[in-house]
Amino acid sequence: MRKLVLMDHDGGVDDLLSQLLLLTMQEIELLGITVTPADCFIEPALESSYKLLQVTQKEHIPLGRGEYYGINAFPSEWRARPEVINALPMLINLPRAPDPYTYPAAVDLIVKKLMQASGTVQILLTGPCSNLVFALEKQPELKNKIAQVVWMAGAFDVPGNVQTYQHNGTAEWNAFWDPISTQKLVALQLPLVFVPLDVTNHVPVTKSFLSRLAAQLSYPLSHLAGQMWAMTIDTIPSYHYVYYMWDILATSFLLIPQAFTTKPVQVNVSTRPPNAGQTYVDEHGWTATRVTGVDIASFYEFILTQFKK
Ligand code: AGV
Ligand code: CA
Repeated sequence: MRKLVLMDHDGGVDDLLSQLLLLTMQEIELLGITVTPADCFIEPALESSYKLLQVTQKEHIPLGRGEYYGINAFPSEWRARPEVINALPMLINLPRAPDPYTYPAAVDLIVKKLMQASGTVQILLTGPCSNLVFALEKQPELKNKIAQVVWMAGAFDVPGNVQTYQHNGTAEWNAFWDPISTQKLVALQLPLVFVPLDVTNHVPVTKSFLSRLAAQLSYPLSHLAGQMWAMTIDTIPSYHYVYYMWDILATSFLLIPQAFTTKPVQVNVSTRPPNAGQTYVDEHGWTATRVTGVDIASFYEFILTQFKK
């Protein structure tokens, strides 16, 4: 039987690329995709998600609309990127996407899909974790239907990437958007795997990778992915503007876990300034797993191979 997977993403360029990557994986059955309005505005992001289902002929996969808005908003210039994606040449002329308000609420879709699942489900989170936490607050017994949660979030032994008022820079954005839910998720004591900045810092989107991808642009998905990644190449050489394969790395963990190293961690979460959303090692904290390393060459190779499908 194929692995059952639910994905919740938040509409960033790498979230949408992660969705596309997931759609290339024949080894999994994707039960549904929910979108959190964090690193995106919800309407154009749902349109992007639907367009990616169209290009892979998987419109039957249900989408859910996140209705909860977190405590700490993402910068608007990041959130607006799906508008550009929807205008890319391979996406702009596809048959019209449904009205985003006809989709079920994300929390309801997660509850329904977990309830109906014939076995346990792996959950991939590439944005904040609020929708999953609310779903489990609504139906606590569904915890038993979860095989594993893989979450791109957190920063343990490296600085965070939040740079804003009332913050000391120790948190990663997905954990910071809704620090209360972050703490609740950890406290639920599910089999939770963090893919934190400690490891994603090693996989920037480089021009040499994009050049390899461009060399295979006769494959439509490689062409599309190359266009999407090109949007992330900013010219301002500060940490704030380097784009990483954050969510792509977490997504790859589902299919090539053997390329990763992990270790257990006792983790705690701050919910208040000046370090709201900080995930830190604490011997009195909750138990989770953290990804500590990846075989970088086989990771890049894996992505290039998947986008030939
Ligand atoms: O903190 C990483 C998370 C990932 O899920 N997101 C981007 C990825 O989707 C937030 C983020 C941090 N820096 C960013 C981000 C940037 N420069 N642009 C857009 N989003
Ligand atoms: Ca994301």
